[in-house]
Amino acid sequence: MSTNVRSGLTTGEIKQALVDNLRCGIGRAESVATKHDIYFALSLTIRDRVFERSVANMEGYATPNARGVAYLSAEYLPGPHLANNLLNLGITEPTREALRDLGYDLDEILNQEEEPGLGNGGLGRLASCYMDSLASVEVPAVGYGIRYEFGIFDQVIKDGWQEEITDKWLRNGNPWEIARPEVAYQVKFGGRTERYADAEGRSRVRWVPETEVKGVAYDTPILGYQVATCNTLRLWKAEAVESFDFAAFNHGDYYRAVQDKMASENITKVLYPNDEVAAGKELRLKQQFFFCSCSLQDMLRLQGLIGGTPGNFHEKWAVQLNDTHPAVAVAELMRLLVDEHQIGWEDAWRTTRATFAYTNHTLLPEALEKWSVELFGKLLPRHLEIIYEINRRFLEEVKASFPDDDGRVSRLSLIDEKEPRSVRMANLATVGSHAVNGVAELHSELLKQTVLRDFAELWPDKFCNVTNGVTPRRFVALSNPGLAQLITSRAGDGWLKDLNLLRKMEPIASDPDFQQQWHAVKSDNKRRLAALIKERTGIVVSPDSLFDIQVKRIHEYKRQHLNALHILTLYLRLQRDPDADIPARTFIFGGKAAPGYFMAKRIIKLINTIGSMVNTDEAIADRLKVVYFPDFNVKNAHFVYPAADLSEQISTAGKEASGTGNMKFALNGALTIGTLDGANVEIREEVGAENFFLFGLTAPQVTELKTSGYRPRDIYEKNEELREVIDFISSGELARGDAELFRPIVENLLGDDPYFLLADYQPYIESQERVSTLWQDRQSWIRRSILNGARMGKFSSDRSIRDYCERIWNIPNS
Ligand code: NBG
Repeated sequence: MSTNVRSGLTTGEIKQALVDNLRCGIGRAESVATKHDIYFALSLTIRDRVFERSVANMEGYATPNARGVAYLSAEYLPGPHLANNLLNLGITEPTREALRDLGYDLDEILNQEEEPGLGNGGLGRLASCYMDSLASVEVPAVGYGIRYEFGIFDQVIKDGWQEEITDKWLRNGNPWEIARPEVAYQVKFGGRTERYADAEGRSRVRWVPETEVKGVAYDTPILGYQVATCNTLRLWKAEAVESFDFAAFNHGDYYRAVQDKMASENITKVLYPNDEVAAGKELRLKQQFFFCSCSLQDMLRLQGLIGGTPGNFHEKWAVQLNDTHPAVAVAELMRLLVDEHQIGWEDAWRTTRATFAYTNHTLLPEALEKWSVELFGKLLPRHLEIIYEINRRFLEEVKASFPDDDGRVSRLSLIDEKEPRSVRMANLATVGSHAVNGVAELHSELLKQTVLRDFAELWPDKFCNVTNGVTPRRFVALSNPGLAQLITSRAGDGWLKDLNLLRKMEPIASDPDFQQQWHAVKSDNKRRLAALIKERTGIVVSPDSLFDIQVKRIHEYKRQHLNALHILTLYLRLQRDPDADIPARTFIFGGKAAPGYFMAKRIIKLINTIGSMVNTDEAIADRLKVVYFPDFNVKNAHFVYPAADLSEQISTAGKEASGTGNMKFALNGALTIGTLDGANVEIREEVGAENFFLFGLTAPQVTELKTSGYRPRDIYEKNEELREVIDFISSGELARGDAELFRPIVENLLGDDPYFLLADYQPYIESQERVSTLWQDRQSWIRRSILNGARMGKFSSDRSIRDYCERIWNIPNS
């Protein structure tokens, strides 16, 4: 038998390759190897096997006719790669054996991996689910983004407050990326523009920049699930342009040259840790332009390699803008086509529009990106001119269709004329794209009625919906192996490729044997999470209690504090009546707050303060527990979603564009308590209204209440239990007499309560009572849990990608 050390998939071959890589790849003797060394050598071993497929794939990809996808995203949250690659190659078990032979445990080795935290939350994780699905449904694609040296901060909880620690994810090296110094592009900034006549006497524009930086490609292979397709995640790192400051250096201004070098490298230093808030910082705009410019130059080069011409760019590339972060790409492609490739404006514009499509991910006003015209013009003078020209032509068209409607013209304009004047990135993205989509049915409708209303009236056919999805490979197979095995035993092994096959479990939802097995898997997962909670927080929780979980970024619209009001309600009830019929519950929270978000940080402190009180109260100890799980990230998420009984999806209706955590929970058999918001609406439709705990105002009701005059204080005055809870917080009793600590939260709720917590309080409490009642009927609960899992097929990101292929990219996909 011939063995192949670089591509073989048997236990023996993997073991041999691992030992070779340990010695020759990283120069370590087996006798002194640490677990991290083994992790690194194993990763190199698996990487060989992945790259072999990636190279084969690129050869196939260089066919002129195939249209490929370029996904432009400022954020990615891939999670650990090793286990995912083992799964996709189908060699988890042989690898486990190879390691066992060498005296190691696979799970311990997998745990060595540091995850790339190159995103804030849902938006970045969605981009990674889509990369997984693009490869798995075999669509050729490149994910373009930024290689931040420091990703999202690590969260520690000290004295109940969040503290932020810089994320040094690259400190021990990264076996999954390959630097490609030969794939590098110059990116210009600042300076001025000049008009000149070209050889044929035509008037042209040239950009004379003040500085230039270099973007270098770092590639990570993204293999599909049990297919030969392997795509690339190509992230750009900023470096100084060699000898750009040579002149300064020669003139003895060495320190200035060094400073400029550092300034260049700063561009990709750190991820902005704000979720749903536009930071408006100069460096952020530099990041955005930097990665868009590198990516488009790269696409033009790749297209040239297969004999394409810039004018046919759109035939080779479908470019998806993940929110407005890469919207400046519209102006950059125009500049490249018109200024650098001498294509006429109209042809260039047709090409540009046929290339781009834009996904909107939020309606929150504070998240809508606007750049002051002054800053924009200082950094990107040529792009500002191009945007003005796009706008001039666009508004002429508008005026022709809507004469005498100045209001409409000024709302549609790419420029907000209110001082200080600014560039509206959502308008730029919409005008420069042939398709615009929201991320859940409700969100896509609201998008047309609110933020992009005038555009929807102008171009109704441009708008569509693609409901988000999540990858079942990571969020079931990898994180819930027990469940995966059980599903396979009952529904066969096709479900990871066709998630609708989960329906095969529907007819056995009432089968006592199956219920018992389902319950056993859940209990195991709860024990696993309980152990981790003990390790990370010292808190002991009972796996027999109801695990009620809310994990997501901390934001007022997501209403973690409504959940806190429920906990206090139960606590006060138990104080009044120790025999009250309240089944044991463990409340688990997780999520990061933006470092500058005052209210969010105070909500974390509130939850932890409630926790300290509840968890140490002898009389309550076995009834209620409150846990703040620190540093929620993809790695921790693997333990959290599979262990949930109840999923909290309680945002103010109309505010959560989709949510994707809601999908991960339900797919793992949690029941949802939630509002009619984002994808909750569609989840409820799929799993059945009787298997979902619905409460609260609908989006139209929220709007109506706002316009008719909402008075939260009236609700407080009329609802005795609510009043007790709020008064308890105000009294300072929670915080050892400190009545000031939570005053901002209380004043906010009684003052204008912008997210309608008080309006939804009573319905929420009542819905939670229905949860408690059902929980005590174990068989019914398990049956509903099974039905949730069985009916979540729609929410596979494979389905989302097929929708994009069909509705937006015009790429055939079976
Ligand atoms: C977020 C929404 C979520 C949605 C994800 C992915 C931003 C700007 N938006 O509801 O808040 O699930 O995007 O679409 O981060």
